[in-house]
Amino acid sequence: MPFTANRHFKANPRLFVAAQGMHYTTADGRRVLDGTGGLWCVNAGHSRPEIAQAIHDQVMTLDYAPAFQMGHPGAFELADRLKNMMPGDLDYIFYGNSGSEAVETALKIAIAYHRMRGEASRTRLIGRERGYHGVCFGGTSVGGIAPVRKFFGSLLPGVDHLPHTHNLEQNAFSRGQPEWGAHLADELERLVALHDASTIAAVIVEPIAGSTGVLIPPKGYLERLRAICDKHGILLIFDEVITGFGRLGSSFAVNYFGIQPDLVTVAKGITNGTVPMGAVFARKGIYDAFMQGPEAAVELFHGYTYSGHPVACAAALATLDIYQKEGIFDRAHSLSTYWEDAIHSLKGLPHVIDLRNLGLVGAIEFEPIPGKPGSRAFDCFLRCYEQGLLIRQTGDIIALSPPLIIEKSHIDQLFETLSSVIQTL
Ligand code: PXG
Repeated sequence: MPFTANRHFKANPRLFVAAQGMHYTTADGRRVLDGTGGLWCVNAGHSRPEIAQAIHDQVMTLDYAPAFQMGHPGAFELADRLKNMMPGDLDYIFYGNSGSEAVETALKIAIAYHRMRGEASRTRLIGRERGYHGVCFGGTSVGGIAPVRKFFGSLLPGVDHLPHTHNLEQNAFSRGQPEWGAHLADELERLVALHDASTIAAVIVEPIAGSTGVLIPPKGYLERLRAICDKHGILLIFDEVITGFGRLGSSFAVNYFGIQPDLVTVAKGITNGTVPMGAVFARKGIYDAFMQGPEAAVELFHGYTYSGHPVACAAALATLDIYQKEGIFDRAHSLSTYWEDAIHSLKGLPHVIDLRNLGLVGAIEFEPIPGKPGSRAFDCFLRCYEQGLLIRQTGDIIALSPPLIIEKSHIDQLFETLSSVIQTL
């Protein structure tokens, strides 16, 4: 099982057999409120008939089309829809099947782009401590989670990391973006001085680090990263696998923060979690750099059997229709203040050393039990599940990312359950 305590789980399994709207149903027939949107992916709520119908119709019409040297209309229609949601000239889309594949694709495009422009020495990739970019070798290498890295050898060469931005002394209990920490972006200048800009292809960051416990970027931090990348000709990649598709109350973190990266990775909410799909957005200048040489020659030596899979495209188009028709992103935006107040109402409960939030994302950080890191939050996760609430635990942090169709009454229930469980920890 992925990222799971296998023996613990198998001794005491937690199985979902159905899902509808905001709720899962367990194998023993209990309803569980989904505080995590599956795994940050079910933004429009569970088991939407419109998406099911689109998937069914697609399988019955065109189940699969080869992705190499062939195409189908859905992939192009979806690319048009996606680019219209994304600001600036991030107008070109490359499809894969997951966030991990989107990340590999973006890293490879970044290196190849510099090569196409005659700067083949720009191969170095810069990630960030506590970053998560999926589980392939590239993503693991630029990622910054020690337990995820240490088992797998030396990973990719030529990778360095920025410091993470999490600092409870300065920023505990911040509402929204913390005030302190923009200067941490200046560490990129140090890495440039150390390695020389001519060796650096790209910097990849999550606008909000999700998996490692919801680390909200300090005010001004992302802006500074963009400025330093510009100064040195380094591509900036936003990994929007969790922030994409409304999580912050706008289509993407790109809109939310008003910063223009060069490449953007997405997955998860693109199909509302129904069919695996990932994608990379590239700016026009990047696409153009590849469109050289003989017209009948392949320009990018990269792709997957299931790039732009017709069924995934149909699911994505139906998902985007729902997002649009129901104004799901605006809804997330208008609920974000209620959400913020609700999460910060947990202040003062035992063991709670931080509460943080942005859009419809939240985190609760606990003081670790000495010698047993992670066990307090894992206990919280187990007890919440027993009480009918699904949350996500990482280290001693609880991450919350409910479907964006959440109602105020669900928010109340979610935090009432959490509050009563925390008092038993
Ligand atoms: N980038 C980011 C920023 C992610 O959050 C990936 C890449 C990889 O995506 P795939 O589709 O290959 O898993 C992710 C995935 C959690 C959790 O509970 C987060 C992810 C996956 C599973 C659990 O925080 N993020």
